Amino acid sequence: MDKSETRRSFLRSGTVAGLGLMAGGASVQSTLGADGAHTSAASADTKTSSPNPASSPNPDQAQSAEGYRYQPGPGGPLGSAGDRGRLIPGRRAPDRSLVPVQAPDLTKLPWEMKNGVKEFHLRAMQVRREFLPGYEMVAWGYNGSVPGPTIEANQGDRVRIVVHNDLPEPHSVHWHGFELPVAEDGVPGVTQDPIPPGGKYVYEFHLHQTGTYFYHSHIPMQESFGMVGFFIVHPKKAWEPVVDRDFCLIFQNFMIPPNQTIPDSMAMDWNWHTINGRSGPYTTPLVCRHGERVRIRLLDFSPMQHHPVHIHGHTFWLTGAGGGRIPPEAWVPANITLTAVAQARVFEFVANNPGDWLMHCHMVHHMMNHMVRQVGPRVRSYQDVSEFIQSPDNRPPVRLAHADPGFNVPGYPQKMQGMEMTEAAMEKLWNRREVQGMRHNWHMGVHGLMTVVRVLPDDLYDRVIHGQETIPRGAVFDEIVRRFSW
Ligand SMILES: [Cu+2]
Repeated sequence: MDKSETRRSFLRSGTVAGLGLMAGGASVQSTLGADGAHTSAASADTKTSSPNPASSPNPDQAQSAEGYRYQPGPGGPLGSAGDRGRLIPGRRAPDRSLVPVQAPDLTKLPWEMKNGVKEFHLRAMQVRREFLPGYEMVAWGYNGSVPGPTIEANQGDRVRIVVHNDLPEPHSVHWHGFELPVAEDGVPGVTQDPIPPGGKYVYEFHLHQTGTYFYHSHIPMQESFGMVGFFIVHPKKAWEPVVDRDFCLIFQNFMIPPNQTIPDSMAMDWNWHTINGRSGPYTTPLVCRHGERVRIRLLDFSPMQHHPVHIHGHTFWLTGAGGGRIPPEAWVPANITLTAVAQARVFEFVANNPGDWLMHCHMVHHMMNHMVRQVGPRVRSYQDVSEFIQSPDNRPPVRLAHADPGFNVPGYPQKMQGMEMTEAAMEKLWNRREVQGMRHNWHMGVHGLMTVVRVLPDDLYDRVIHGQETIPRGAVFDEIVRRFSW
């Protein structure tokens, strides 16, 4: 059966499957048994009914804003409210409109209300951080984390941030983008004396702005060692249209030579890439429900590298920059946005296309990780290196004559080598709820500045996020392919 034939029969059978789901959550049986390609374990316990269309997506039906929520399509005429989901609100009830931000793999900085002031304690310190399973790096951050924990506050708050310096050298914290009294700006020399090792400094200011801001050391070498964190200020009333999810991601680069754990903060090139302090595939996926409106806030805090961040399968609207919200008339539709050093970029989209979608920096050098220039004998895959492993003195010469005809092609080999993972590493990758049911080798395609946005119908979302069971690898993906192909 060719692909188009498979799809035609799927569309016919999809109606049956959809009815089965509507009729009270009975098991959805794939009627594609003939070729068996789309049968899936996930279909066996579809327990909750879902407002989502269970089948037969058709872009022609997404001409309207209503149709757009659950399937890709135009959403309405150019410039209309529904146009590519521009003003389609989230699924959450309007009275629950403010949604806290979610920074995967990072914590939030706790606070205590003291005489009407939100008081935070930020501790500058050396941090050990597992960038990838088995790769524990040493960098500098705050409160045991690199990047530091997220500060979340509201417009109109007065905040007091007590910065404790546990570093062996002077420090100060700058509140990036805030319009505040000059003595609170955190620039050593210019606005304050640096905080000595073991010392502390109290910053206090009023928040009248809203948007995506951040804090960072204002000593460049400390910045390149990782010292940054988000500082999000919510408006008093949620921006419209309201979102259901509000994710925050910090992109960073480090140069950490092979067999080292300490970044070279003077390097001009980078081989370790992190999002919220983890390298793909250890970056935790952003999981959303089908039909939700999703906001993603990006911050590039790499020393010198810019990141064109691209999302697959969706078109987003660029709704915010470092200075806050952009008026809807000026939003830009795109699927990639260049985020320069110390810039924030915010975009929103309707998650109307179920599946596991890659989101990543598009610079090829940032789509790999812990790269080395390998000039040893292992490049020649046919060469026996057992002697070399026993004694480095027996290093075999690189023979220029070779048997592999591939070597007649200039540039060969270019594929990534040496990314094999240990059992323990694989366990760490798979033991997260957020990756349950993804394809068995999804991690082969997720490296460096890459993560995955998972758009799941309600029943699959609940099973992945709220379930207790280990979902068979590929089961959720296969089920989505079965239900949502056109
Ligand atoms: Cu990049």
